[in-house]
Parts: sequence; structure tokens; C-alpha cells
Amino acid sequence: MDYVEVVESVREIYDKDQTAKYDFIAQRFFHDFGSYPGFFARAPGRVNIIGEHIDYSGYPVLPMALDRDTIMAVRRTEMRNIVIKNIQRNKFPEATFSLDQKLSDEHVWTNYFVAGYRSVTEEIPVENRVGMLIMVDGDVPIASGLSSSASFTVCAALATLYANNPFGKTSYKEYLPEDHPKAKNMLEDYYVASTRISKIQLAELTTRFERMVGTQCGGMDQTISILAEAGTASFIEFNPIRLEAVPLPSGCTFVIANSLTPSPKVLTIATRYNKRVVECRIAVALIAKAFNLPIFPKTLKEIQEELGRSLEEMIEIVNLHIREEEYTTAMLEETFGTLLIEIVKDIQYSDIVLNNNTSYKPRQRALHVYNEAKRVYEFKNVCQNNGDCERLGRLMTESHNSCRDLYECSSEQLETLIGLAIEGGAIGSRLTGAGWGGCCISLVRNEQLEEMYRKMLKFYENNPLVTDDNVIFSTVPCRGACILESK
Ligand code: NG1
Ligand code: MG
Repeated sequence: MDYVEVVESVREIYDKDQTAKYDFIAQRFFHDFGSYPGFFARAPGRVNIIGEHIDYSGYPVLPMALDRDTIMAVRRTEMRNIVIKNIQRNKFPEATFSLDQKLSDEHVWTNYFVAGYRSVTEEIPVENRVGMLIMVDGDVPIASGLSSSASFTVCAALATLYANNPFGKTSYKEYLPEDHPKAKNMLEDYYVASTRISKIQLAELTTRFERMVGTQCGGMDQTISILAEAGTASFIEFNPIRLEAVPLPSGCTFVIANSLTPSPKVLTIATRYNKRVVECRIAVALIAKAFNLPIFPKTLKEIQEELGRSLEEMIEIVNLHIREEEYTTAMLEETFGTLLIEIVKDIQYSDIVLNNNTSYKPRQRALHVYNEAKRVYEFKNVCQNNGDCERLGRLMTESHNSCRDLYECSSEQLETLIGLAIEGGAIGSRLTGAGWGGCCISLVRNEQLEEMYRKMLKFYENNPLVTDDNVIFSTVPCRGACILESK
């Protein structure tokens, strides 16, 4: 139960039949490598329903997994290396790695593979690791707040874990000879097995290693990608990771729409995501200083616990002790009596943030975090009690307004799109994921669904970036990552 699963059949993973997508990858694998894959690893993207930019402050979030995922077709090889190819070969050129590959300093797509690979191989001596041939495909829109990066990292970790099968709980099945009739239809038979690394452990490991690629993320995305259950959203708490199933209300639908403004976090860490991580830490330090704490806690949650106050009381404390105007670096250094880097140095890549900014808004960021945490608890309670859609919609809209005004992570296009959703009758709409572009999620009563689509489709009229009809879609909670193996 606790361990990463190997599933029976592709039909058990999704709501609708997705067999064709696996057959396609298997054929491409055969075309490029001259044999069929031994197994598939898959890990879903996710949509966050509420609880934005608070996972790295230690507060709970409420996402659900999508039926869109990263898929890796894998075959072990005798070669002492890893060859990784992508179906979209022009965008993502193939690469060959050694079995102790390090992350590249450049921003290359394969860094997410290496992060996943390393999160499960650190304990395996290099001479015991196996070579792999890999073909990657995926349908999680990239850099759009639906966690394509975490689904990729998790998928890589799972593929590596299973290929190396280090714990030997199930024996590794021989590959089918190419002329075997079953090889023609890879998806006929799969069987159940398991490996010995807990899902929680894997979530922690992949989060830690994905941070090395750049974004100083919390653990929401990796956790939901691994532990999601079909049919329910998840309330996720951190330190340690805990999940609670959250039923979604009936009579209404969650709709995701893409603003088509990509938000590549790793390329903007200095001024966006990682800057917010640093600003939250500055808020913690300012509160700690005001209360003369001898040791500064690391997160807004830790300082709440340290002071033993409620979220409401923390909001008062922030209003009282952190000024509304921006703080310059010089002001902060005077307040703390040290260089600013001393306050944030254990945050990876924080030097890049400090080198690219001269002012910070700790009060606004902390107010967002404490208020958003309150909304997440309330959202979960409403779902578990009466499922009052109106209340849920209002919480989503309040969350969005806070992301826009206090956290400043919305964008012009998102505002337009969310405005159209509300005009079309959505009872709530908000940006989802890190923001600054990417997607929004709207809650709409089923009888209003068509009207809302009609309004929102205006956003895409004459937009040259629209390449398919997948820019707007409804979604239900899907299951977490797993392995598919042919008998
Ligand atoms: P997206 O935008 O989906 O990559 C990111 C972080 C999350 C969380 C959200 C904001 C990564 C891998 N994930 O999600 O941990 O902080 O932003 O709520 O960067
Ligand atoms: Mg991401």
C-alpha cells in the first residue's frame, strides 16, 4: 500500500481509454531503439484548487492530480549509460548520460530527469546501477502552473527506481522477444508488484532534488503526483507529509483554462518565485526580531508555532510589526545588524535573488500566506461538510485577489481570462500554480458550464498560439504515479 505500485492495466489509471498514447510511445521506442520497452513509468501533473504559494511556508494545500501525465517508456540495457529521447525531438534533443550524471549548470530539459534519477540512486553504488534506454512523452502543458516539471521529476525517479529494482521485492521480468505476439500489443497484460520505498519518502526525495534544478519549491506537486487517489482531491500537510481525502462538491465542475503566457520559473527565479521565498523568510526574521527570539525559525508556519498564536493573531502581528512600504536591502541590514545574506543563506540560490533586487515586500507576502492558509482549512471543511459551492467559489476568488494584490503573481492575460470566467457565470476563479502566466481554475455550476465556455473562448479567438482545442478543459481527480509492466 505504502509503496510505489505497479499496475494491472492502463484502463485502471484513467477515466477514459488512453491505450493509444502508450502504443504510440512503444512504437516510437521500437523505431528508435530497435526493441520494445520493458515497462512504462507515468506521473500526473496536477491542478491546485486552493492554497497558492504557501507550501514552502509550511502550510497545507489542496490539489488534485490530472489525467495528463509524463510517460517514460524504459528498457534496461547492458550498456553502462542512459540514453534519453523525447517524442518532441526538436524541442528536446536527445542526451546520453553516465550512471553518475550530475546536474548541468545550463538550463537543459534533461536536468529534471537527472534530479529524479539522483533522488533514488544516491544509495545505490554506481557499479550496481543499470543502463537505461528511455523515450519520453507527455501531455501536461509546459510552464503553465500544472506541474509538468514535478510530473517529469517524479516519472524519472519512478522509472529509475523500477529499472534498478534495488530492493528485489519482485523479480524483474525478462523482456519479450521482439517476435513474440504480445510485443505487438504492449498493453494487453500488466501485473501487480511493488518496490520498497514509501511514497512519502519518494515525495520528499523528489522535492529535495527538484529544488537543485532551481526553483525553491514546496512539496505540493511531487506529493500529489505520487500519492493522489482517483476520485478525490487531497488536503496535504507538510513536515511530515500527511494526506487527507477531500470529496469535491457535486453539481459543479472545475474548469482549467490556459492563459497561453508561459511562466518558466527556472528562468525568472531571481525576480519571481525564489524572490517570494526570500521575502517570506525576511518576514519570519522581522517577526522573530520583534519578539527577540534567540533563534530565527525558517518558515511562517514555524514562527506561528514558536509563538503559539492563531492565524488571526499572526495576521495582527504582521500588521503591527512589518511596515507596509517596501524594505530596501540597506534598511534590512540595519534592522538585523548583519548582511542580508546571513538571514537567507540556507535557501539555495538566494544569492542570485539578493544580487538582482534592492527592495522587498515582506508584509504583503506574509499577509497572503496567513490568510490563504485560513482559506485552505475552510475550503476543506466546507467540502467535507455541506459542499456549499457558493462558499467554495468565493474562497477561490478571494484566493485569487490575494495572489494578485498581495503576492503579485498574476498577469494581464490571467486577469482577462478570469474576468471572462466570472462574466460567464463561474462562482469562483483563480490563477493556479506559481502564476505570472499559466493557467486559471474556475468553479462553475453544471447548468452554467456551456455559457462560461462560450465567454471564455473569446479569449482564444484569433490567437495564433492556439494549436488545439485543449486550451480549456474540465477535469476530475485522477490517480497518482505508477508503473505499467508487460508480462
Ligand atoms: P508550478 O507552478 O505548478 O510549478 C509551483 C511549485 C509548488 C507551489 C506552487 C505555488 C514547483 C515544482 N512547484 O508549482 O511547490 O509552490 O508553485 O503554489 O516549482
Ligand atoms: Mg513546475
